[in-house]
Amino acid sequence: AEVIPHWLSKRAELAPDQTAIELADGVVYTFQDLMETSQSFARKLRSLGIQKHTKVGILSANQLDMVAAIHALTYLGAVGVLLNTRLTDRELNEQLHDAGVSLILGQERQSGLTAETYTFAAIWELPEKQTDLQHELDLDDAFTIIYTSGTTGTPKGVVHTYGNHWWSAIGSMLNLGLQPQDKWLAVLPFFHVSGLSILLRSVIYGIPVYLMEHYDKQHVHDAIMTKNITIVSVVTNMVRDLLTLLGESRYPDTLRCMLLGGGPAPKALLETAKTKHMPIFQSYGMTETASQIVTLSPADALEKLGSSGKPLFPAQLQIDAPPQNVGEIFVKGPMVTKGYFNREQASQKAIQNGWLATGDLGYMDEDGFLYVVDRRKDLIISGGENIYPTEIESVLALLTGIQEAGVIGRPDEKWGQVPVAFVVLRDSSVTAEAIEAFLRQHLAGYKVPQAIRFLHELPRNASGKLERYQLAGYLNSGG
Ligand code: S0N
Ligand code: AMP
Ligand code: MG
Ligand code: MG
Ligand code: MG
Repeated sequence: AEVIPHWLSKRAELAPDQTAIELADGVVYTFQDLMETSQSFARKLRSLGIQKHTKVGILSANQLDMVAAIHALTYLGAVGVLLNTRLTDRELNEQLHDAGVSLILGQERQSGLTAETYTFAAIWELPEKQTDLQHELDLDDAFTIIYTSGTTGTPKGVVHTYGNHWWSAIGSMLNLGLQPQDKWLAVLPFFHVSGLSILLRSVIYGIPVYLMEHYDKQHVHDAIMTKNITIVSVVTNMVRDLLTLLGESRYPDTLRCMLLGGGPAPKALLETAKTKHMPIFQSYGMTETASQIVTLSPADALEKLGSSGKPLFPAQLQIDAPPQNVGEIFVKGPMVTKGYFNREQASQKAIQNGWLATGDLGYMDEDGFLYVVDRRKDLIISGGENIYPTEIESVLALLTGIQEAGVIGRPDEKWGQVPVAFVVLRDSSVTAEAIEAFLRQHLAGYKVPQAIRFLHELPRNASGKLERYQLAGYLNSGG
């Protein structure tokens, strides 16, 4: 197998005094600092018995300790299971159980969780254990697992190898280029590959990350205005927020790229951004591709507005249809996952001869530019978070007063889309408020339907299958 020097040690060797992490309060960590901190953290983790291949949960907002924890895992060869902080205990426990996680690092909950949690502060209290740390990375070794769901709504863990992340970072750079002054603003969560990939690019390229713990649109805006940010990764609703704050002014020319991904972007929004000189790079990617795999450059943006661009250098793209017709999007490349954790069958179904069947629909124009026209069946994307109707429907089915339920997405000014539930009651005394309260206990806030509508029956086809698209007809009828 292909082996490279440990990437953080290598970076610290090449550029020890270069800034690795810049915090909003002005504190700066160099690559030497980051390496030493991460190695120390690794030795402390070793004293808990963490070995090569141990699955370690990480549950945290973006913060320096989380960065150290992620790099510490690489020194031990442990696998990080990155957990979405918005999820409820029930949702997290599904993932912990599936991945076989018995230890979580990060935020403590009044819980509920089936794995033991150590806060970062608790780890720092531990003694360092004298131990061999990895000084090389095997590109075929698993490094991270991030959960995402197929059309069934059952979460599956996408396994990323070091090689997947390495090639993703290289592919991004071969498109965006690398400049000595580059500084990447990280406000997207590190528990998504959108945020995580920024950390790894930083180490591989030797550029600083400007780290933000929480999304606050004014803080993001101010940072872009005053902190010499050159690249920022964003989702669609952030572009909308920033346009509002920008008003009649414009961002400094040092901002050379706003990498936009995670879901569709309305053409009107992209046009407005264009008139405001926002250097938007629209992209297409997913957890399975370890971030963007198709990206549009601003050079093409005017002519190809609405396109997600061309596949990055080490990637290929195919549409399962005649030229210029809409079909399923297939992608292949060294950044594409080799499969889902412990899901042999699902993995073989999704990935054949290296080609990943994305479930998304799109077409390529005569110049080879990708246009994504529809996404994985029934998938709702709200503010860059995925929501599967079946997951909400199955929680609704737990309520005895509900006979059946169907969930669809409704267009939303702020989030792009939000879920709406259609419910057939068995017990007519059940209220929308009671249903919502129940859902909140079981589902992350962004998954809780913004409206609950009552129907006498749900539209079904001859074989009894729910026809969600027919529910859309009820959206504006007030029914
Ligand atoms: C947009 C974000 C930041 C909003 O969160 P915010 O404002 O911090 O919310 P809170 O203050 O915590 O909560 C306030 C209320 O808002 C609700 N809420 C929060 N988020 C959402 C949401 N997404 N939809 C609907 N509601 C939401 C809360 O629930 C709360 O309400 P109550 O109290 O009623 O519960 C946040 O959502 C966010 O971080 N979104 C982005 C997530 C993301 O990164 N997605 C991308 C995933 N995709 C990938 O990783 C692959 C693609 C990729 O790599 C990529 C993507 C983008 C850019 C670049 C790349 C790349 O290729 O590098
Ligand atoms: P996730 O794995 O959570 O990042 O979700 C990835 C999904 O987001 C993809 O499978 C698409 O359905 C959707 N998506 C990503 N990029 C785009 C895009 N440029 N246009 C439309 N949908 C997108
Ligand atoms: Mg996902
Ligand atoms: Mg907030
Ligand atoms: Mg969210």
